Amino acid sequence: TGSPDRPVAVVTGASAGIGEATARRLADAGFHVVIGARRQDRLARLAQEIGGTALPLDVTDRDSVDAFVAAIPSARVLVNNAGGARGLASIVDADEDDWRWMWETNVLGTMRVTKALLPLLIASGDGHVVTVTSIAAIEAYDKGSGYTSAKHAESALHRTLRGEHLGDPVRFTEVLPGMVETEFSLVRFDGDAERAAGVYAGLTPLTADDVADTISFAVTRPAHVNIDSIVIKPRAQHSAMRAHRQE
Ligand code: 8X3
Repeated sequence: TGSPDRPVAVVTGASAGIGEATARRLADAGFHVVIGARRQDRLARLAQEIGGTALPLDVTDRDSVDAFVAAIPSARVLVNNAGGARGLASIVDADEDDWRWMWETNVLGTMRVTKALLPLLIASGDGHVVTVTSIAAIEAYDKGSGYTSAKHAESALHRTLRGEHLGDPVRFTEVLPGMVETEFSLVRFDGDAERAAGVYAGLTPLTADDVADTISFAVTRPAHVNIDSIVIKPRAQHSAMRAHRQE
């Protein structure tokens, strides 16, 4: 893994959506990109296209994270993108397994990968951790509590690292996207394509590349510049529960 002449950027959840688009952007920016995800076929194709390295990664699995990190000899950038939502239900009706999955992926998964890679990032002399949370990290919306609480927690752990590593050569950027058309809603609604499409109906959502462009911007600033957080939403979106839709 890795390339002697290019710095390494690691992207989790890179088989599709924001992760895939970020891998492409960072490869264009001159990084050797190490991409991790569960879906190996898609990952291998992407790695070949961008001249990167595909590695299996399930952030919810301790052994998988250990094997992933053991295969990476050096890293300058980590993009914590793996995560997602399952279900949209009130607390009274919520499914505990959905909650467990959301906390395992977004919170504990991000914590595991970040902990394991931080020594390499710091050793690079200019490490950078980008964590993709969500506007759900700063809003609490009806029927979203499993996800909003996980994203609030993920955001808190990310911001805590910013303080704990003050003085170390490592930067911390949180990116908080609103509505982005990816597989996000398909996963949230358990494969219900019609319901997922309804989320983006009547407006122009962000694309995965819009968010990847922003991540690439943060990562390509000079070493003394820390972009702490960026909230990015479609023009037509005010907040998680309020958007302007055309008929
Ligand atoms: C996705 C945005 O508004 O569905 O992270 O929580 S939202």
